[in-house]
Amino acid sequence: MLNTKRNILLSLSAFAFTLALTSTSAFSSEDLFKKLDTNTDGMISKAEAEAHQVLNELFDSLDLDGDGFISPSEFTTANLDK
Ligand SMILES: [Ca+2]
Repeated sequence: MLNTKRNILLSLSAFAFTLALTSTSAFSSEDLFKKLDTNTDGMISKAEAEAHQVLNELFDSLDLDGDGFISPSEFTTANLDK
């Protein structure tokens, strides 16, 4: 479990870095979420996740309640649980 979480964090960090390349501001999970929520409905759907290879691979791990969407709280939990 710990190893899985660590792998997720490492993947997310790498993923955040690739997105941050286009931004001059420091990375935050809130900013990253907004970039990923392309239709701005407040949730990251499977379709939105599929646009990013790393996120697509992590989707099931991040979707803690299994409803098919990543909520802001699920996304923040994954980022802050170090
Ligand atoms: Ca969305």
